[in-house]
Amino acid sequence: IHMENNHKSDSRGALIVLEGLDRSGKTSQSSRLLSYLEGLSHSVESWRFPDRNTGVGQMISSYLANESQLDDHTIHLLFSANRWEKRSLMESKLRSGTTLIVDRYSFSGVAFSSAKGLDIEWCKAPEIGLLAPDLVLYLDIPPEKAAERGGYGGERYEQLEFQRKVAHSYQILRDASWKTVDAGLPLDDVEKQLREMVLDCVTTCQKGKVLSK
Ligand code: DGP
Ligand code: NA
Ligand code: NA
Repeated sequence: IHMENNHKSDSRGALIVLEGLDRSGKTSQSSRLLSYLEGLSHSVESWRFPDRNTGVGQMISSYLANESQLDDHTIHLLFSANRWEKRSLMESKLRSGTTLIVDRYSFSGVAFSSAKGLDIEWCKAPEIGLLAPDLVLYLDIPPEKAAERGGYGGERYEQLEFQRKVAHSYQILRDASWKTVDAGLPLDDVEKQLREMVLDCVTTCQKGKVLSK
């Protein structure tokens, strides 16, 4: 996805994105990474998409809960709009030196909608112009294993057959810049690997270096 690398400044926060299937452990690892970086006295926040607190986010939430029906293209654009409505705040946080650990981002948008059969290039288009992550961490887990983890919560996409398709879409989207971690390992082991990757990225951004894409 072509995204803007325009949050460069002398010392800035890092935009770190966690991606993966439902139940891959993103949310647990986000909060662990938050505590870790806070413990090192970094300025850091944990964000997630969809952000269900906005008006758009509430529409998304009711769609996910199967309380409303929307055309596949329409919901795709709402998820994207939900990222766009946070863009300027995201940019100002990064510029002011705050690192953001983000649980899902544009890649989820493309992976989930293209898994429904929507054209992948069409899916990418509304993401163009959002801020490019400095680091994408992919929590890799077989769909079958994710499904076994305490069961799914019952939201719209939490079904094994669909998650298999999402996994396939992620394979197509993934490029050499992503860092993949085996999310089937115990939480502590996953965290240990992620800590190293994240600290490296945060340090590089602090020095004002521009990361290669
Ligand atoms: P979560 O709050 O991380 O459990 O995400 C809710 C569900 O929505 C989850 O199944 C993943 C899916 N999802 C997240 N972002 C997007 C998006 O941009 N587009 C679509 N179609 N689905 C998304
Ligand atoms: Na979920
Ligand atoms: Na999650």
